[in-house]
Amino acid sequence: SIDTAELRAEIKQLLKQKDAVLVAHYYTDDAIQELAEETGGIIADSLEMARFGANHPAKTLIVAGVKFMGETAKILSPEKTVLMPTLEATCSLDIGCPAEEFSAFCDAHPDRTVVVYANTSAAVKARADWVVTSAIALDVVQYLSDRGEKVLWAPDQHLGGYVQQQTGADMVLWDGACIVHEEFKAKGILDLKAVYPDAAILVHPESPDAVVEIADVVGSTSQLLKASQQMDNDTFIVATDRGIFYKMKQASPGKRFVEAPTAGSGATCRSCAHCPWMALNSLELLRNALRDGSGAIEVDEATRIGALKPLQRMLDFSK
Ligand code: CIZ
Ligand code: SF4
Repeated sequence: SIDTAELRAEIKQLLKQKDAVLVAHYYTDDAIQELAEETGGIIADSLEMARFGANHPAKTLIVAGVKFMGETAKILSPEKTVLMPTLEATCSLDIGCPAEEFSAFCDAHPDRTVVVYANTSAAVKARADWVVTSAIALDVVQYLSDRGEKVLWAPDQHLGGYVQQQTGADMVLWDGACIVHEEFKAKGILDLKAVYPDAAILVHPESPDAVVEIADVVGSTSQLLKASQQMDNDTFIVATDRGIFYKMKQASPGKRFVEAPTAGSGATCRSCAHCPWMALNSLELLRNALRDGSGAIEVDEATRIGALKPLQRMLDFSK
């Protein structure tokens, strides 16, 4: 077996040698987040990953997360080499929203402003007027709704439904879902709350309605992380990928963080509050990508130009 300490040392060496910086998502494994932290990289949500990568002077970005995050980095920084530990790391939202079908859906609603979640392919983004992440979805849709615009939303139906309910915007929704968040169960969470009566319930809005309804705080990963720091509760029941616990525990070492229950448990659950695609990012694959230049992201130029516009709009809006 490969020695972890050796791997870490090798990766640190390679990052320097290749003028590379590690951009890691909150949902990747602790070892990867730790390394990002130690080497001047970043641990972030997809919005901050995009911003950090675009502004960083390194020639190479190594993006530990899922494919749309690598694609976003390449769209914003075509002059940089963008590598990923594996190109197999996708997302059920991306898979569930193929570009051709999506384009036909848009054609059927020509009067609507097209807003897509960042968790989509470059080709789907290229068909959109706006890209949003969960951190700014409410603000962008509120802004559009205030201007009298009707919205076509894709692909996450739960986040879309939440945004619709919060803003009162006129929206039609694509029917995608995140396989991790859709598994959280309100009943299981309430049972857990009975065990920890002082716990605050933190919920990501990719979760089903019934789970969002019992939340003390609903928000993106960065917003939930902030809430866990600012609230006085001693315990937090967290309905998002458990990868976020690395930063939550680091920021609040005295507090207790408990995973929200999913449908099954042990061997029977599909995701167990951890994204199977995020989990593909290993130190070994990360080392290989840096060493061999494997896992390079390419986006054809016409698609890139098409996707850049709504992405840049997102970054400008959230400045
Ligand atoms: O569920 C995801 O993939 C999230 C939360 C992405 C993001 O915006 O950071
Ligand atoms: Fe996609 Fe869900 Fe995994 Fe995020 S956690 S990458 S939304 S499948």
